[in-house]
Amino acid sequence: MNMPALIKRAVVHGSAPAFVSSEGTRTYRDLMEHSGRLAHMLLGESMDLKEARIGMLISPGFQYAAAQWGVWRAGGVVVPLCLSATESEWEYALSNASVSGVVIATETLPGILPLCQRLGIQVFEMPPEDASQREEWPVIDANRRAMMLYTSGTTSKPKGVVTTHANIQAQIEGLVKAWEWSAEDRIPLFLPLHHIHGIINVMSCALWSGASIEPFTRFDMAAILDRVRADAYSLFMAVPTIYVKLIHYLEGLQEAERSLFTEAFGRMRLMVSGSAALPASVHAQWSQLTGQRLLERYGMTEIGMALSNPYQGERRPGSVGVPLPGVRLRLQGEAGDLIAEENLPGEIQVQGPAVFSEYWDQPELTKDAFQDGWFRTGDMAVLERGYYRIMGRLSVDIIKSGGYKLSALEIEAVLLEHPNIRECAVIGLEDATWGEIVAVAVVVTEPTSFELDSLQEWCRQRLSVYKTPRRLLVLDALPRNAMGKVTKPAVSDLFKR
Ligand code: MCA
Ligand code: AMP
Repeated sequence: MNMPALIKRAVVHGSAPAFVSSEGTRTYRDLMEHSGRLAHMLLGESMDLKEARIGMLISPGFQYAAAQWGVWRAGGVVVPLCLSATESEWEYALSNASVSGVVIATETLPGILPLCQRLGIQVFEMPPEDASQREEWPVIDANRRAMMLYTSGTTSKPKGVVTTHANIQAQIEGLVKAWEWSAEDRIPLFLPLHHIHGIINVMSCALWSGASIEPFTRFDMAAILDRVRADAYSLFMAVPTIYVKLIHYLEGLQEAERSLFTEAFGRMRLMVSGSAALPASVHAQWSQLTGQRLLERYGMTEIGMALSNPYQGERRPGSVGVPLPGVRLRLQGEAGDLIAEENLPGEIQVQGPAVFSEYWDQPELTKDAFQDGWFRTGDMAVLERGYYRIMGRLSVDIIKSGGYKLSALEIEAVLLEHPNIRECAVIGLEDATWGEIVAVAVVVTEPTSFELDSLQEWCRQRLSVYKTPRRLLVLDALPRNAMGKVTKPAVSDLFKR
């Protein structure tokens, strides 16, 4: 049986519960059976999908994992789609990846069916329990492509980050070791499954370890807190925005009720924050409320997790700790010099088996992303008393909002299609809940009234909710430097006035 390492392990975990929800318990054996049936259906007469790209539009849960494994066992590459994306965002990903089929769940079918029909893409639903299986399976070498995730960056359109089975295995193994995952662990899964925080850090690490997952279709605070209070979880992983929202909610409760939740959080063995900077003040508030010292870590779609505060040892607020097992990391100064001392800032560059193989169909961008075999993250950091601290990003065009990475350029390109926008500049404004919020300064073509509400309404058809502008300034002209280039720091200043 030459299958991806993650799936091989399912055989060992057998009848252990993999997914637990109000709809029942699904075991590792169920995952093998369901994924096998889907793989058989996807393969049809073929012996191997040979890295055909297969889209997935399924909520977090058993069906998602079974579909992912089914595509892998058939030799395909999974392209998970964002559940809340607009049709044009789906169309971009499906076309860019040349997706040949999409696996959907019954509830997501109506949203995407017309698009798939228009693009001539086959749609698959998970096969019924009595569907047939097959005996012979393709051989899945670890170096074959496994997954493609769309990430926003310094290009206006998102790039498809391709990882192999070996990359994924390395990403999982580093975390399982560092955070001491075990089959006893129980974790809620409420993060979206088109990014690695949910896919790798939560779902795949749990399945690798034989742990059990309780899925939620979204961050449903009331339902999750109910289960926290019942001591349902040993582990919890979330973005900083979620901790901020939890703090607001818990602080609004009467002491007696609050302590039922805070004490339960305090009993978990580990709570992790990542995907965006966790303010030291939030770290302190969470510790005061629950007694838990959040473990902050740093990662990126292209490299998996790279830095982490230790599981055992000091978890320092405002720092992201030290390289995870298997990660080689260096800092490069502005002048191209390698930084050998503490307290000097530089760009984080990373090497190791977890680093992605390519941006899909973008050999030039892939080449530019590496320097002498080191992946250039575009994030600045400094080493202080043995721990790395993230200082910010090299590009002002990258915004992190609610843990999502957004490209200012992508949003600008869409906004410029608005009939009344002549020019615009999108920036990220600091925000206590979301980390950053999207703000846009526009110059209009017609001096009629131009309101944020109607702009948001217009955006709803074109951009995911988290890319929608939250602040608007209408200007006579955008601030520019002597070369005529828009200066985004000056745009930020205008918002702060
Ligand atoms: C939604 N709203 C926002 C934003 N998003 N407002 C400002 N900025 C935003 N970004 C508004 C909506 O319009 C709505 O307003 C209200 O907030 C509630 O929206 P909803 O979507 O229901 O919010 P939520 O369900 O509470 O979602 C918040 C969330 C979600 C749970 C934090 O954004 C989330 O799941 N983020 C995680 C993303 C993630 O997994 N990133 C990892 C990427 P109204 O009420 O007025 O309608 S991987 C990565 O980054 C690397 C590898 C790493 O290191 O992990
Ligand atoms: P993504 O492209 O969605 O994978 O986002 C990766 C980016 O998130 C990184 O390049 C960082 O800019 C940011 N990031 C992730 N974790 C942290 C963290 N703990 N502190 C600050 N920034 C982070």
